[in-house]
Amino acid sequence: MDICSIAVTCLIILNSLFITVFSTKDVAIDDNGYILFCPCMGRFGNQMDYFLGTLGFAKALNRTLVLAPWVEYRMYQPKSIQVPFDEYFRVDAVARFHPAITMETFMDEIAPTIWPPEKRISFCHQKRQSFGGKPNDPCASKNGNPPGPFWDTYEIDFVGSELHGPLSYDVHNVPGEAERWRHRYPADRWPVLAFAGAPASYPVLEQNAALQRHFQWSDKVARRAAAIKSRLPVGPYVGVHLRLGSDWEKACEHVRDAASNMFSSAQCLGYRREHGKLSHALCYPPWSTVVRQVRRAVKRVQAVALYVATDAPDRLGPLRRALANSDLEIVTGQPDGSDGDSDPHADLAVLGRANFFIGNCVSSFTAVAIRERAALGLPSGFWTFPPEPERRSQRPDDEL
Ligand code: GFB
Repeated sequence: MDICSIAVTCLIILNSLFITVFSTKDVAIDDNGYILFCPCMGRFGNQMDYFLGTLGFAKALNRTLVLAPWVEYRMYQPKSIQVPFDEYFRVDAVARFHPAITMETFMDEIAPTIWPPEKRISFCHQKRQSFGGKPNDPCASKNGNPPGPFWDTYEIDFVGSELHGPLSYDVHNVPGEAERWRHRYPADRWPVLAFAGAPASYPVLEQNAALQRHFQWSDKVARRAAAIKSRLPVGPYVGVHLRLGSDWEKACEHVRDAASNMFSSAQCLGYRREHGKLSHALCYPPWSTVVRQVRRAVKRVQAVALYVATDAPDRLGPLRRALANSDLEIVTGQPDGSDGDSDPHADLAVLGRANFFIGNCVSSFTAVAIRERAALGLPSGFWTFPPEPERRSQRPDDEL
C-alpha cells in the first residue's frame, strides 16, 4: 500500500469514528442514553409539573433529557399543536443543570444514528386501559389526541411496547429505584427510553418543585413581557392571578372533601396538608377577600400599579369597581384593554417579577409564578390563605 492509500484509509477510519461519536451537526451522542416523553395531559401548568418531574427523573438516571414540545389546543382545531420547547424557555439554562436537547435536535441529529424506526419502543408502567391499550399495543402510545398528533409531528411510530412496572418514576422516595432503572435498562442496550406519558407525577413531587429555577423564559417571551411592562407606570407593582373561567368555577364546585389536596393546593396547604384545609374560597375566592388582600399588598410595597393576569377578563368588573376611586392603575395582558385572551407565558413572566404576587393556591398556573418567585427570593401570597377569622358583617360582593 502506498503512502497515499494509507492516508486515505486513515481518513475513512477517522471519519467513521467521528460519525459514531458525533452526529451530522456535531451534537455529541450521550453514551448514558436519552429520555423522551409526551407531556400528554393538561395545559401549561400541568405540563410544567411534568417537565419538572421528568427533569428530576432524567437527572437521577443520568440520561440526557429530550425536551418535548409543549402540547397546545386551539379552538376549532381537532388536533393538538406541538410548540417547540425553546419557543417559551431557554434550552441552555436547563442544560447548565443537566444535559438536555430539544426534540427537534434529537430527531434531526441523534435519532438517525441511535434510534432508527425499527428500534422505536414505547414505555409505559402497565397496560394503558383508558388509552385503549390492546395486547399487541399495550402502551397505546399513539391512541387519541394529543398522543397521536404529538408523535406524528416527528414522524414517530412505535414497533413495540415495554411495560416497565413495577419500576416507578419516584426516584426520590423509593430507595434504590434509580439504580434499578439503570440495571434493568442499561444505556448500551436501551439508549432511548421513550415514555408514552411523562415519567413524572402531577402535582409535581415536593423534591422537584425547586427545579423551576432552571426554566428561564426565552428571549421571545421576555420581549413580550417587557412590552406589557412598558404599559405599567414606573414604580412598584402588585401582580395577581385570578383564575375565574367557567371551567374553574365548575372544578371548584367539587371542593367538598377538605381532607384532600386538589390540583396544586399543596403549594400552600403542604403536601400532607400540614398548613391548612382545602375550601371553596381557596379555589374560588370571594371578591371581598380579593379586594382586601390587593389593598393590603399595594400598601405593603407602595405599589403604583396592579397587574391582573386572568383567564376571564370579562369577569373583572367587581375588582375594577372596588378600586375605581384609588390612584392605582390596573393593567391586564390585553393591550387594548379588551376581553380577549392574553398571552399566558408573558402573563407569567410579568407576575414572576412583581414586587408582590397573590395567586390561586389550587391552580397549577399560579404555581409556575410561585416557584419562579421562590427561586428569586420574591414574596408571594395566596387568596384566602391563611384563612382569616370570620368577620361579623361582610359586605356582599356586588357592594364592594
Ligand atoms: O395551566 P393550567 O393547567 O392551570 O390550565 P390550572 C389553565 C390554562 O388556562 C392555562 C389559561 O394553561 C392558560 O392557558 N389561563 C389560566 C390563563 N390563567 C390564565 C391567566 O392568568 N392568563 C392567561 N393568559 N391564561 C386546571 C388544570 O388549570 O384547570 C386542570 O390544571 C383542570 O387539569 C382544571 O383542567 C379545570 O391548574 O389553573
